[in-house]
Amino acid sequence: MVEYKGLDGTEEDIDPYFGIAKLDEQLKGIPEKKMVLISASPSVGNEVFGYQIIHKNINSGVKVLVFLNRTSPQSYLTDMKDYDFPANDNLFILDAYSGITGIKSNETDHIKVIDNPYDKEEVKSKVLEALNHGYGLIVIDSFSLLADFFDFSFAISFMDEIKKAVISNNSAAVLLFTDWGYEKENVDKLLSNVNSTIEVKGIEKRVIFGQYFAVLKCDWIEGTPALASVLFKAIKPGGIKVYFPKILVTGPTDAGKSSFIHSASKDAVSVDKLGGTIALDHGSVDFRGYRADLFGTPGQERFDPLLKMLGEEAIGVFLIVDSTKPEQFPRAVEMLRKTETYGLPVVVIANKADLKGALKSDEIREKLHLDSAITLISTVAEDLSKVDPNEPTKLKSEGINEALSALFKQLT
Ligand SMILES: Nc1nc2c(ncn2[C@@H]2O[C@H](COP(=O)(O)OP(=O)(O)OP(=O)(O)O)[C@@H](O)[C@H]2O)c(=O)[nH]1
Ligand SMILES: [Mg+2]
Repeated sequence: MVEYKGLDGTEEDIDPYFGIAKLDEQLKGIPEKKMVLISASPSVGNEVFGYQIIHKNINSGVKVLVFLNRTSPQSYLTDMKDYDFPANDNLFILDAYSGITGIKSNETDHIKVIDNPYDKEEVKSKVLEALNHGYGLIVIDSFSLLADFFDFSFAISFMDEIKKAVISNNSAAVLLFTDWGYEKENVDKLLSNVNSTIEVKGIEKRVIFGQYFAVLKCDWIEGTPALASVLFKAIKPGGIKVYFPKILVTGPTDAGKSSFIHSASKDAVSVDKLGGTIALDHGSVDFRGYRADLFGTPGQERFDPLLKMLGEEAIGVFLIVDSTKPEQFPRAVEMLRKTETYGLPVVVIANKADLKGALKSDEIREKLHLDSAITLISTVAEDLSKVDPNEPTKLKSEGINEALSALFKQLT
């Protein structure tokens, strides 16, 4: 069972969830009787939001009905699986697609087919009838296609009926919508009809180099501050992750930068020579619904010209020091200065706390002249007997998680 966890790792009991970091933290899931619109611009896909919400809920025991009119159940399920979201018995599909293509679709206990998807009345009655079967959540994929297929006013009136059914059945609904440039009046009507709107957009500069979501409205969290743009990545497998494109990891020679990056990520690469990093380290971290790219600097002074370059566009910093080497602390502060990352959130990691002579946190804070607002986390090797003087070592996950959680909290 997949449990939703906040950044600090505590499980929260809210159903249904989005299963998406940041959204669940801010909106506390999707309460009963509520309707959420996921509104995407044409340049970005919104289907993965649907997959992820479905996945999260069918795994926590919520019965989910998905209305499909832009793809076949088979390819929908295959695509979900590619994101590592396999279906289970809690997922039910209403297929309004196969009838358009003329491809025969086999009905099963979990897939019902709308024979003539061109027939408004059949579509409507099949959906409304299905809604009375105790689903906790219904996903409409896609609402814009319904509007294209029939017309916008039909889609709106249909939505009103879905809303009534959702309210009387104590379920919740998610509508996936792509704004293909419909009349403003229609879109406004749609937006005013739903309880929450999440906008999904691309950052476009000739090519799309990033995607973000933002909460435009939400009527169940009092005075919801509209959630500012949150950068995300849709990762296969894994789904929607809130994304931090660049976090810098710096600190003196041998402090444990490479060890930290390798321990925090599954796919780290280092450009090392005789155990020391000579160009950079890179690793992608997946942590509690977040994805971050870590960039590690070398520690030796001869590489200092690289520090500024590596610091560019970073949004947060891990400064790593060796707890047994206070003589290196001035160097640590100097490196931080050379990365020119002033004002960014910093978490200090006091590594090698397992070694004899390691200073206590308080002493380290004092010697580094750390502001009390800056978090300091101790980390240790997982297995002291396995520490190789020429290789990064694996650090205990406890410290790693604490450090990631502390920095990510400051970044969101
Ligand atoms: N005992 C102990 N050894 C550690 C710990 N972390 C790292 N080491 C060892 O310390 C040495 C340096 O670690 P690295 O992770 O390569 O350090 P670095 O900061 O990347 O070093 P440079 O790239 O040369 O600047 C390696 O031999 C590691 O195995 C720790 O927490 N405890
Ligand atoms: Mg290194």
